[in-house]
Amino acid sequence: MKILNFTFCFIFLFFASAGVRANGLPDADRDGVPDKDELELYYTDMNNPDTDGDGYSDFEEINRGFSPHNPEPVKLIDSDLDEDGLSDAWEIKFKTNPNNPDTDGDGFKDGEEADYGFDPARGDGARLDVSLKINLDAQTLDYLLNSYVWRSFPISSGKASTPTPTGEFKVVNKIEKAWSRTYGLWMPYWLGLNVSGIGIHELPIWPSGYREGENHLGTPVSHGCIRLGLDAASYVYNRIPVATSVLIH
Ligand SMILES: [Ca+2]
Ligand SMILES: [Ca+2]
Ligand SMILES: [Ca+2]
Ligand SMILES: [Ca+2]
Repeated sequence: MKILNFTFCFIFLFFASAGVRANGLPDADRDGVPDKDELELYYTDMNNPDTDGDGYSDFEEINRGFSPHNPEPVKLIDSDLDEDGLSDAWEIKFKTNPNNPDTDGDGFKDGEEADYGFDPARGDGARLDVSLKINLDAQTLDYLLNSYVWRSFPISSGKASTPTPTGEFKVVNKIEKAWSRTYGLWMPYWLGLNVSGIGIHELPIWPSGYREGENHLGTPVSHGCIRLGLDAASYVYNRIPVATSVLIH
């Protein structure tokens, strides 16, 4: 009997120690996803290798881009379990809980916070790393959160004779309805950059009321500024504070 007990203990210890996997980190259910990541990143059951019981392990699902929380074959990017405006794929990027619409409990939904550049995992008003990236070849402006592209908009940058400068800049001022003395037109939702006279703004309006057409977007026709469409310009203006980095390439 004593020998049997000893054997049992030995087997138990063997399997307990075999629980240490996943690149040497503790992995209680031995599914290849470390306990720490199950608790803090994927919010899966660290004691169940198949959290949603669909026959595919958490490891397998996460690595193939599927939700380990949904027994249906739904991709992480198409799943928003807690309906907070942040897909399960983005919840992983921001380390928020895909089953809790307000991870930090500050009264604002995860998706709403992220959209305005606030860290949805931290309730102390902490900001995400917000920046803009402008691609002159593609004629796009990307709004980045922690270096991930959150939103992308078509632009119209400077034409060949008045090209938009490239390099790393910063937003230095914001004017809701800026007036260009040089060209005699309004430039709504102006975000000025630290390079002479260059800014990001809405499609300009002439004093006559004529508005440059949306059909300019995607084509470089400006005097050097970066023009955005009607909804895009106010969206970006309302989310970008002074001192935000702007990379133009
Ligand atoms: Ca695990
Ligand atoms: Ca599963
Ligand atoms: Ca969500
Ligand atoms: Ca929140």
